[in-house]
Amino acid sequence: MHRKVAFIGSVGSGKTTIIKNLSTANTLNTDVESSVDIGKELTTVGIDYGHVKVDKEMTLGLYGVPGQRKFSFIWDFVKEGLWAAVILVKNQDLISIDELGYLIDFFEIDQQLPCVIGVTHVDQGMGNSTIKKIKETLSHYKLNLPVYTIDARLEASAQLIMRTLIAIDESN
Ligand SMILES: Nc1nc2c(ncn2[C@@H]2O[C@H](COP(=O)(O)OP(=O)(O)O)[C@@H](O)[C@H]2O)c(=O)[nH]1
Ligand SMILES: [Mg+2]
Repeated sequence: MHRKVAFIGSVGSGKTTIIKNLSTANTLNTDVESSVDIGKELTTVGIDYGHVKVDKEMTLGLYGVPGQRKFSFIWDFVKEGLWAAVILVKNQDLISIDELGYLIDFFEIDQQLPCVIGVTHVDQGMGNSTIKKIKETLSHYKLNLPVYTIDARLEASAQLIMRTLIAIDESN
């Protein structure tokens, strides 16, 4: 069985990093130079793709979806037939935190869809206020989703996210 997992979140939240980290095959990454200055030389304007074999029966297709809304046409493709979603929020980044509601709406996140929120860059500053704001947004949407503080560069973090999605799926 091949299943589709979306990694969504604003620029710099760690999508490309976590997909590379999880993927057992070479990842396809479409970072190209951005025409607008968003404070980072390279930004994702396409999608990341990675692939992971969980066991004999299950493989996962990992899709990293750009946070910049002008590329949201790509989101339609990723949304189709989605098995699970990972929302990455960059710690203390107001744009990233604000985007959460928009992403929940667009991807129609509900309790049926395995979904985990990962707060990244917590090694660079306290995560408390970011987590508080995320919890407020979730309660507004009456959603009860796991919120983890992670480091997208660490294998342990990537595995935690993946194992949680599988566990939620098995308990649904
Ligand atoms: N310190 C720190 N750096 C991170 C973390 N997650 C990602 N990064 C770095 O942040 C930068 C942006 O990550 P990237 O995966 O390109 O973000 P994307 O725009 O969502 O694809 C890269 O240099 C990553 O190595 C984290 O949790 N802590
Ligand atoms: Mg990227």
